Amino acid sequence: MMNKQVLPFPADFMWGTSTSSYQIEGAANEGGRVPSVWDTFSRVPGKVVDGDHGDIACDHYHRYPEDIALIQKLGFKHYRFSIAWPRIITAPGVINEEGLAFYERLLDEVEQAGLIPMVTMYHWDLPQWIEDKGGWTNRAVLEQFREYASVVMERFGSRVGWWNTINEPYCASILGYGTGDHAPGHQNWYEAFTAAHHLLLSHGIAMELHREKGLSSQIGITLNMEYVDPASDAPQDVAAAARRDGFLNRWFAEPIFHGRYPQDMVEWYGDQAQGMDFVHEGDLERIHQPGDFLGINYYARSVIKAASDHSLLQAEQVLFTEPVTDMGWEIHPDSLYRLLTRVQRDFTQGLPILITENGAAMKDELEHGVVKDESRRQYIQDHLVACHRFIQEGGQLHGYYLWSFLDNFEWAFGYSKRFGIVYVDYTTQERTPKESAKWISKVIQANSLEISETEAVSNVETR
Ligand code: PNW
Repeated sequence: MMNKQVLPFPADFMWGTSTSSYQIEGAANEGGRVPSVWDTFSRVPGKVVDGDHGDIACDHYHRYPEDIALIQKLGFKHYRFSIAWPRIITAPGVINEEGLAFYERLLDEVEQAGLIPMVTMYHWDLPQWIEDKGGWTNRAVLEQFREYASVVMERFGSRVGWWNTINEPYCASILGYGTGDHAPGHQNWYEAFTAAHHLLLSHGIAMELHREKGLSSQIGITLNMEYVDPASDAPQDVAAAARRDGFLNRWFAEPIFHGRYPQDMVEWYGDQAQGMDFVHEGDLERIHQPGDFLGINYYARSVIKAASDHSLLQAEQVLFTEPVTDMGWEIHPDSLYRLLTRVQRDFTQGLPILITENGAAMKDELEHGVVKDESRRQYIQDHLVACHRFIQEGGQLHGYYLWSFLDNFEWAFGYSKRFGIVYVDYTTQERTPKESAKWISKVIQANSLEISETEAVSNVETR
């Protein structure tokens, strides 16, 4: 008989699953919604695989009662979703009551299912009318965001247990305005740094509003973070890895937790950041508000080699390291443990951390009503072992939200990548829980992981 090891989680551990508005809602032209930057960007030929867009997506806008019932049935206690800004503020100063009514109905459903909502204010669907005025690069966006955040907090403030201000300011700025991989698809580093600054400031603005309104709910931001390893001990690789960490992790975490941008990176960017002239007096104090928790989205580690091509912003090269998910992202659960340890030491200290996203894209196939996604189950299990180890050592990790509840619109990859624990047939909109979903249900039910000794051992190795 194989020996089993049981890894219990804390009694109040927050088991959740995550989605975002543009990725699942559909109903792009209903309920008074106006276009977002993703509606526009997905129409530009070549930007999204197969020319996919979110017009219908998972049709969650119409099927939310069924979806919430399924989340409940699977045993989750928490549900993280986002509000679509273009459903709420449809033109300067115009509040769309129909949009608010939709989220009211959704929250009713969530509450009736006994689920605790975490609501993300911004998960990348900027109204196109704001982008037309420069979007995140125009400081005027701060006033627009203030109005939007104020409206949703005023309306839902008391019902939302957990507010999440901004999802991944890195992706929204760097991929949106720097590399151009995401909407609005600009390629200008100065714009990217400016956008990042305004996204961070928006977090600060939401924090202030939350306090002014005297809300009792919890509030925090979500950062996507990677653990970065140099490809070798060579000084140039070590330096390149430090830059990658500076670019991806520290550029966002340091202003929030220490009220400053990392000086080494400011110097490295030099002209690209144009003397950081977008930083006004008082801005950093405003950003320097961690709130009640830090949300971390963790998917992979990156292994970095120095590049000879100095035209690259960080003069670095991200190596392709096996094994990988269908995204080509390295599966390295131990780096989640290392990342949590590092983030707690350097940034959060005692503040609660929540994994607001973790999961894997895999090539799933639906056969006779069953989706056998053993590699996803294994991915989730291994990452939960890493979480458990961190908690065991006194780490302040309070919850874990799986990305994602449903297969959905995976941004530049459209519907070609499946992250769900529930399979979506995009023709019939039928939902089928995958084997991983059935497994996680049991884990939540037991509030513990049961793993074989061999699996437990293979998880402790590093690098
Ligand atoms: C996150 N990258 O996005 C998002 O929060 C989700 O909306 C998304 O579906 C999920 O992770 C899976 O991709 C990311 O290129 C997108 O480094 C791209 C990157 C990181 C995170």
